[in-house]
Amino acid sequence: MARLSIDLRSDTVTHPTPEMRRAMAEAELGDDVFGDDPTVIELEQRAAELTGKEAALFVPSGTMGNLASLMAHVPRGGEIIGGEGNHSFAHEAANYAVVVGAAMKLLPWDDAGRMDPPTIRAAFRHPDDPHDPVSALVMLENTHADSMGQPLPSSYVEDIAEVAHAGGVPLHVDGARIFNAAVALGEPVGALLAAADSATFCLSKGLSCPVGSVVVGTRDFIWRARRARKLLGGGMRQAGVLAAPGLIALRDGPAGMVERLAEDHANALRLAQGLAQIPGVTALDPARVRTNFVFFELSRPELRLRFLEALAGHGVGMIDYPGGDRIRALTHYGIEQRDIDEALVAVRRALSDVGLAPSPIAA
Ligand code: TLP
Repeated sequence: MARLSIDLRSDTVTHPTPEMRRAMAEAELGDDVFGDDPTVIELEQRAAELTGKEAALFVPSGTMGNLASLMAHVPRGGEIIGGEGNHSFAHEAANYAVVVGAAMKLLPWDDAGRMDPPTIRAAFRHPDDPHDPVSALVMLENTHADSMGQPLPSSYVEDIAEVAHAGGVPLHVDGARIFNAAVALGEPVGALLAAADSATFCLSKGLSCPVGSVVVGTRDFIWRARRARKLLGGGMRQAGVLAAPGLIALRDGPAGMVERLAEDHANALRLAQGLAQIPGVTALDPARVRTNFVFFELSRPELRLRFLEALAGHGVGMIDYPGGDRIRALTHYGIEQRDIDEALVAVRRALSDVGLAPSPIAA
């Protein structure tokens, strides 16, 4: 593949800042499986404090964070209630089925990325019927990827927690991008997670760390998740090297990486506004851009793979996103306003390459 000078395929492509690299080199280390890596301990304490939970666990990826959480909450034969196309269901190699031995009950969601509370209530199984799987967990995704990164406010999380708890099960939040939600909504992460029993959030996406996610919840839950992490081979030794950038990312104010997510959101809006003016680009309402996600389609969807190839040839990366004819572009650290403007020029060129934009290219 051609070198991508403007890589919008995902916010996972971010590189650590120079300060993060120095912190990695200088991190104080121990053996985290023995529980004595001081940098990991500090990161876990900071994550617990920020999210308002009793305890936290550093894991290599969001996938492992979600899986360890499912293992800690859900018995074999249990059923997880979640939204159609949720990440655990659609993008984690069916680990909920293969490893946990669970089923998933998928519910529709609306334009705001929300499942309807009465529909969730109605999805609970009969605990006394031996035919039924055992309803074991409700799961939310915040931000909600499939709805173009919509953030879910605390009031909605509270409503869903109430339904989950009334049904006798916990609520887990896949908060891979919960800090984007917090910034978009102007609500602290602690408020967004207050009603949830557990959550996973990612350091290696918009927060720009090279590796890692964190699971948060009660002490008892985190102990079970720690055991699950060990079972999965995710117990790491001198993991402080990887945790050190997380401590930088989670600092308050401009010294950290949370506040600056607002720039990514502004750049996503700029990208969407520019794309929406290009003939051949469809299914994009810029008013729906709330975080760092932009989805769009082409007036001739069958050309989208060729378009993406042509776009990569002009140095800009986007991806074909599952669940329709959508193309996805994400903004992140390292992408500046001028990159967005260059990306828009490249989109016009690529559309013209595939025969979708006969008009001359505005430079
Ligand atoms: N998402 C990746 C791909 O797997 C699709 C991306 O580029 O968006 N939850 C959500 C909502 C996610 O979007 C992701 C990653 C994960 C969990 C898993 O995180 P990792 O990649 O660290 O395992």
